[in-house]
Amino acid sequence: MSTLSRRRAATAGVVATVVALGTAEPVAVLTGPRSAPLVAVGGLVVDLVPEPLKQFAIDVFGTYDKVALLVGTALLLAAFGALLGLAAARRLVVGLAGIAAFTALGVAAALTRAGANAFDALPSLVGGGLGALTLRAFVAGPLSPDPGRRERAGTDPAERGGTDPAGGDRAPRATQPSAPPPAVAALAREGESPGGWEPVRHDDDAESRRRFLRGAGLLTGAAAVAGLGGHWLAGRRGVSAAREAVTLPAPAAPAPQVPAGADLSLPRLAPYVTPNREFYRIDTALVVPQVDPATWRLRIHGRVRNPIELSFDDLLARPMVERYVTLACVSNEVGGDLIGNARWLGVPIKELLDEAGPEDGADQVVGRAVDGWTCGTPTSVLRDGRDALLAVGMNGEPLPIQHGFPVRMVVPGLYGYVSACKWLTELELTSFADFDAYWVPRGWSAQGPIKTQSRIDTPRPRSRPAAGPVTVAGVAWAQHRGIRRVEVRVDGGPWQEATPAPAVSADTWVQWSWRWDATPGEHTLQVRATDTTGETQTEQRAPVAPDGATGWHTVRVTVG
Ligand SMILES: Nc1nc2c(c(=O)[nH]1)N[C@H]1C(S)=C(S)[C@@H](COP(=O)(O)O)O[C@H]1N2
Ligand SMILES: [Mo]
Repeated sequence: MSTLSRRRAATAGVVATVVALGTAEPVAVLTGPRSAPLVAVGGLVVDLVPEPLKQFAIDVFGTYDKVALLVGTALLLAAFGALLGLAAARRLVVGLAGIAAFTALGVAAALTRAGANAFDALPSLVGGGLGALTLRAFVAGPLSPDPGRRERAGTDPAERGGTDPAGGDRAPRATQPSAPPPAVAALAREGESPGGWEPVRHDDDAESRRRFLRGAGLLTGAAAVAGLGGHWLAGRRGVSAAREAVTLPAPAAPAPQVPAGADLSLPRLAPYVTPNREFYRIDTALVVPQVDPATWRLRIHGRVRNPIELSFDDLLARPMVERYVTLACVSNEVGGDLIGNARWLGVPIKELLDEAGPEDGADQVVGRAVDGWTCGTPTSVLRDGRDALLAVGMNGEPLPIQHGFPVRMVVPGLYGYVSACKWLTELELTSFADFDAYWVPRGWSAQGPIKTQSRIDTPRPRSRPAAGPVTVAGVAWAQHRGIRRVEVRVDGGPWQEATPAPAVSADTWVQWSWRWDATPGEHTLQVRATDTTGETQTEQRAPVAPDGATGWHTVRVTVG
């Protein structure tokens, strides 16, 4: 009894998808934004897509990669919805079964996320149910081109035909109450596709067309409003107020003064201290985890003699240390900006580990976030005396929510993926042999010491400085070892010593500058740094995976 044209069938499937995804959002206001099917399935995609594809997405979309992923997932689901609409027009049960399968996917995605509970199934179930009703309304209900006919067919069991186990959603053609006149039948046959699509006279009927468009338009509009409104509301139910209510304690050990001259304050040169708003953000979280400090607990457990559990107030009551530490991402390309320097306030991790008493052989501390993300840090690094912190403050404020509120790890000298767990809830003592943290099975090294690197910030690539004296400047970093020397060369000529600015400690980057007497024409500028162990950056280009990029940052300019 297919009475839908293919175009209408596909449209109905898309509308059903929009209804399903849209109506799930207001439900997720109650159950949390990560339980919404789009975000839950998107999160699953983040965890499952192969690494090169993810890197490609980050390269192409940059920090918009998450928006791109959500939009892409929605478009993909809508495409599947169109197929389900086509299937439903032939056999409603097939379309409904498809919606059930996608509902199950949404439920599975929501329930398998870290910290999920049974209620997280609700948004997908509600959305899936309403999506199914929508599809049914178009194919066999009030919005179908011939709603009356179905009722007629339905009232007489004899007319329903016995061939369809699903109960007559597709009555055999022969039993249709009114056979089309021969001319129409011929026309219809002509329009038949190899797939056996039944053409539809009713579609051309202006009344049916109006009803279809009105139904599709209204449902899409209502679902879009529900979806965007729900998404917005869910976002507002965050912890900003709780964050603003936090009063940070004064540090028992304040950060050293930033030495005069550490910041050269040049245009386009990254400032020595990165403002929170400009600080790079990298994580796998599609919606920023909202962790209430009132219920937050940190468990230090696993292979320890004395497991510890701390509340946020317990943590704030401990003596606080304040330190400048430069954080860097292993995915930072040569010349990239996934690096930033901040003043962190927190509790030394070493003290907490000493109290917990790691067992011999527990050589890895796994930091675990509320969203299930993990990083693995060598126990020895956390106990060797460096300023590894459980940070609660960043540049004088409570941690921004995006940067891990209420508590994150900060470890000088290690890339973020092995050390800088945001939204931290657990430190588990284990061994590297026994546990692989999040990025390790995805092809990244279990050990992630930061490689010595340097960057030219000014002049910009392809810029056109005037001939004469030009200040070449940038940053260089070798956290926890410190920078000994920065050198610049022009057009492959001899290396010339640049002047590193003073820094607070070996745990931060340094700015550097060099005066260039620029002559007209095209020129290539390169920089390399040497750390205090005497090791100079290699020219050898290495990709970011598995353990950080190498190579010299190279900038081409045209002096005019
Ligand atoms: N919970 C959680 N913490 C995380 C990550 C993550 O995906 N989830 N990413 C890590 C990575 S790869 C980096 S580089 C740093 C970045 O910290 P930022 O976003 O505050 O700059 O956070 C780390 N902590
Ligand atoms: Mo990272």
